Amino acid sequence: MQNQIQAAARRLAECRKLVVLTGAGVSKESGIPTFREAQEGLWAQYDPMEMATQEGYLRNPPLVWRWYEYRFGMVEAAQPNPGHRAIADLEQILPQVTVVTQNIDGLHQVAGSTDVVELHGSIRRFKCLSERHTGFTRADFADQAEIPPHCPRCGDLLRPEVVWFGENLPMDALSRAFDLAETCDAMLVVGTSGAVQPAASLPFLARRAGAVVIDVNTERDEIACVSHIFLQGPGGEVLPALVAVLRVASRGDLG
Ligand code: BJW
Repeated sequence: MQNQIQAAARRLAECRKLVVLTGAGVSKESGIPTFREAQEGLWAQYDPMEMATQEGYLRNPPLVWRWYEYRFGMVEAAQPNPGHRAIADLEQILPQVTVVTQNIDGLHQVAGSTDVVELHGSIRRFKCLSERHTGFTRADFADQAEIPPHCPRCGDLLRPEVVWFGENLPMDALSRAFDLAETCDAMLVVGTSGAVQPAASLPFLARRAGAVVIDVNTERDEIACVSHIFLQGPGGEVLPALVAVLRVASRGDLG
């Protein structure tokens, strides 16, 4: 493993434009569950078609709203882990680092990453069903007792500003992510199963465009097949080790 970390660090040391693509696995060590892991993943307990589609929400708005309240409680209580912090530290070493995340928890920003593209939205923001009014925070409906609350501007039902199945990703975030994938020198992929499109296509695009792809995951998932280097282990352990070696490599001391 140490050899692979050194190989990855050597490749990253030459990199001028790095994209870090993250998924639920990067937040697992902060106590936030992943989706597809057997037994402990959210989808082992909850039906994604009921909890993460607009149709499911309309069938039972209080149920879905309460599920997001429960998950928001976990996010509020969570702290960035050493993996998030190592990713933020990359900005001190490399000239350009952008985090493209599928996560809705905001932990990269809390850890100090300054350029974060949120592909699947944020659990901290809300919009009305018609999407005419967006960007609400909890303070905007704190005076409403009803569950779910209604849009303060049009009275429509509110919903979390996250991307459910069958919905388009935010245009700005998606076009930036595609552009970055096609122009980066390296993509560091952390903690995603690569099961959900279009995010899962980004490492393939990056590799086709000539970037080195490095995958950090506890399991050999879809992305491992496209990666040049696979670093197996938890992000909270692998990433600090990688960043420590990269600091040395970027000074040219690694040979
Ligand atoms: C660790 C670790 C540790 C554990 N350290 N690693 C093309 C082909 C087929 C289908 C489609 C297609 N294009 C679109 C689709 C449909 C659909 C899709 O992809 N379906 C597939 C499931 C088949 N995609 C969409 O609907 C998307 N919209 C879209 O494409 O619009 C255009 C369109 C519309 C209509 C028709 C066609 C096109 C939207 C996708 C929205 C996904 N939303 C969710 C919920 C967000 C809100 C919420 O959180 O509540 O996003 S689903 C869920 O999956 C969440 C995640 O962001 C996403 C990805 O999951 P992720 O992050 O990879 O987590 P896991 O659990 O899968 O993996 C965790 C990994 O971590 C594992 O590998 C572990 O081993 C690892 N790990 N501990 C490092 N410590």
